[in-house]
Amino acid sequence: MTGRERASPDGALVQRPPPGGRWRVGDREIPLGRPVVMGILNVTPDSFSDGGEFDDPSRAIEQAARMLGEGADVIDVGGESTRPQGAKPVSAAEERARVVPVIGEIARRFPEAVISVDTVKSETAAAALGAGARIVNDVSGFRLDARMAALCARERCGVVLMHSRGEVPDMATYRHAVYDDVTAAVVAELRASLDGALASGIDPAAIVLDPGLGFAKRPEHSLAMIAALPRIAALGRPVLIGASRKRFIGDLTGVRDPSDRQHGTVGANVAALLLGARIFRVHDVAPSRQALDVAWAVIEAAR
Ligand code: HH2
Repeated sequence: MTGRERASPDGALVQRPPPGGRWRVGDREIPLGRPVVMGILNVTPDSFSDGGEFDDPSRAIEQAARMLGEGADVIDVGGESTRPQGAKPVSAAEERARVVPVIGEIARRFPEAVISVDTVKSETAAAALGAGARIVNDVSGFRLDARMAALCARERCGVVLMHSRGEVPDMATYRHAVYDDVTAAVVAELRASLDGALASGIDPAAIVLDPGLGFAKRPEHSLAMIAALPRIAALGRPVLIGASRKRFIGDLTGVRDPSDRQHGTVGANVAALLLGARIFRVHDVAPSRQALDVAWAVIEAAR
């Protein structure tokens, strides 16, 4: 057992972050002494569960305000869907036109808010950082744009390196979901992303890792990733989990409409918290905020 783990009275392991852990995001630090909630704001016409809901800028700002009011620590703004069926790649210009005005307006109205941009394109990331974003959430883990790592090093922004395989249109399909040992493969591929980022000069304190639930992963692979969180956390960086409304939850529960999967999302998040995740990317902020805060209080009381 490492110093970060502790056996509860019945012998189960609870993963604990290093004391005083912080995520450095530009000129700010996000304390990891309690679960961090990242609210999803997809300004896209075609995202798998909220496509078309917030592609109008004024509705996007309203949704950001609602999520901040519900306790989101970070707002993650995305302008390109990776939906499993028919994700349409968008040009950097189109993506920028979607995300930059919304990021600029959130930054202006809510100067305390930490904003992240969900993009695989360095041009979009640069414009978003210029408009007030402090985190780049790259679902390709720096695989798809050779300039992304240098940009993030120069800008000293926070970075989410997510595991995936393939390109935007097929990364959330099962096309590349071929593994002998999914945990060993994802840990090795995440380690390669992390090593690349560090070699580019990115501060380790700025980096968060994400196993990429549903990305080149069948439902059983996504479950295996949650179960493997202690091994992913052992790479030495805080772990983000994106379970929200995903297919594996529909598969487990039979709930077809993604927007009805918030209870399953909460269950996945609490299990992930117990296994070492610290940052939770969600569409429905209030239920996860409440559940994670209570679960965290119980973990603290059990120490
Ligand atoms: N999942 C999605 C998008 N971005 N980023 C991280 N770090 N982790 C994730 O699991 C993740 C992510 C897909 O979900 P969503 O944004 O709701 O859908 P879409 O890609 O259709 O916009």
